[in-house]
Amino acid sequence: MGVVNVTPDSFSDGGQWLDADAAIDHGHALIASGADIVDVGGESTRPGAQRVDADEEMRRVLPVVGKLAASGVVVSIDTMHAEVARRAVDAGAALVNDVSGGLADPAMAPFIASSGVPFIVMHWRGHSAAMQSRTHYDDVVADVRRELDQRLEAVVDAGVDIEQIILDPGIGFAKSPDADHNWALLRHLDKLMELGRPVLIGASRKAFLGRLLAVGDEARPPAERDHASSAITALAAAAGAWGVRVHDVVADVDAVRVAARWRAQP
Ligand code: PMM
Repeated sequence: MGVVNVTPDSFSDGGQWLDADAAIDHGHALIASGADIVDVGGESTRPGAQRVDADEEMRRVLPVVGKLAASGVVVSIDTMHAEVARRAVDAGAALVNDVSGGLADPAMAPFIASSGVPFIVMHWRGHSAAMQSRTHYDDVVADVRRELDQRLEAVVDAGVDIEQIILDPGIGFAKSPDADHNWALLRHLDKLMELGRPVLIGASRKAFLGRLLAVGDEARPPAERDHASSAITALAAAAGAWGVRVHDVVADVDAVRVAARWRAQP
């Protein structure tokens, strides 16, 4: 899954694809590089980010979703607003990616149930302005697994077919770099897969990689984290992840092929 953030303020590519034509071209470039899905988002979820209202979000994403979908691209819409999801699906989006897993907008799960589209349910503990204060876990792997399982149940109770659901541990969302939460979740992906649903990982260019690759106190900048992101892709795919959400898909496509061959070997 390649990322197109139609935002002025995303941490890794903010402002680069704010213009609809630039975003559409970038979506096509991701597909040409081997992406299967293009994830289009109009609201930054970086730690501390302010919310964007649904009208502004739609103004950003709908032209991009519509054009990409009309040319045959499989588009997922990255949104926490049910209204944005509905309009994006009307415009041709094939999946809904909600970083709040339906928690931010009570109208999301009923919409997903009625539309029948695949739904990415991410582990989430609150909006970006607050999430870095919600990083207490007794055992991060067990706690994230339990909270995702509860979400899964709630969404199914709202009428969504379990077959629609893809789970995501929410790398970087309410996770503490000091406590190595992201690494623990990646290392124990099998525990999330035990919930019986496909798992998506979004680790690309995130701060924990900048920290890993730091020189002294200087974090590696986001645009120089792609090799490390591809290493995560290979390891996550080898561990059985269903998908990875990445910014620069070229090396990741090869990494996925290597991992598939690795897994196929008896
Ligand atoms: N991360 C971001 C945005 N959307 N969606 C899913 N399912 N999983 C993620 O980890 C995720 C996401 C934030 O990253 P960005 O600002 O680079 O898009």
